[in-house]
Amino acid sequence: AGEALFISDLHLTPAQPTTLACFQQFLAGRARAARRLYILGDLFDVWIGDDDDAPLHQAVRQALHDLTASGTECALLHGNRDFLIGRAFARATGCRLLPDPYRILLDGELTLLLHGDQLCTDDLAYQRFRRRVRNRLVQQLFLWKSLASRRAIAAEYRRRSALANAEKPPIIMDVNPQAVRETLQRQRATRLIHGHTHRPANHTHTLTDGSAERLVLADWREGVGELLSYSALGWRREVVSFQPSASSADL
Ligand code: OKV
Ligand code: MN
Repeated sequence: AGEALFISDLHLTPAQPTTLACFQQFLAGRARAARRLYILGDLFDVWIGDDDDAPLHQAVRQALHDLTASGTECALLHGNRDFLIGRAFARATGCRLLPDPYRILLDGELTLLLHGDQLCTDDLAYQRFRRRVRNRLVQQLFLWKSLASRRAIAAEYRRRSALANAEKPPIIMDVNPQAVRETLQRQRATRLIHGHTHRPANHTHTLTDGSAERLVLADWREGVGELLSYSALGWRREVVSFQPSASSADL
């Protein structure tokens, strides 16, 4: 039924133009060979509302729109950073916003797609932040503010978060294995695909009956990314890297 691609954690930001260029090249090239592209959260490093018309956002909107117009379906999950992506963005790009977690049947197995931050249950400070900002009313109040005040509030959150994370032992920022097993069992899934931790690997988890596999996606940085593909050939991980084209600027 056609190839499916999975990517996550591009953390697109104006501070990393090569990663944006890499993503644009990927959407205009490799992604078009696939039936469907799944983006499992944190496409953007910051998202303060669909009405933000920064050049980066316009460029991504356009590139995703061109992909879906070419016939590749694109499905998007919220990450811990871009959880405010809304229906206006989905409409403009032709992407489908999926609930997190989302269950698909792949290869005869129930496969759970999620961003991954909800599995990091040992990071209590983060889970508190998550409960606050995932509240509908809190989000409404935030979105009612001007873009300028939202930018200022977001900058303050990021400043404080960077300070807090510098103090956290790396292990609490990984998934909790018990949370993984509970999520798989509750959803009756035998496969889990997620990002967020930036620790790409394939894991096997033992459940009360049988076992499940957990495929962790890599983050993208400095013009290099990674994708996971599922096709008739099976599962593959592929490097995605930005290829600068020869241009007059190089002569
Ligand atoms: C996203 C994270 C900053 C982590 C704030 C309500 C509230 C939304 C927001 C502000 C921050 C997103 C939207 C951003 C994620 C950080 C720092 C840490 C760990 C409110 C709704 F509460 F102020 F009313 N935010 N931004 N962090 O800059 O993109 O995920 S953000
Ligand atoms: Mn994340």
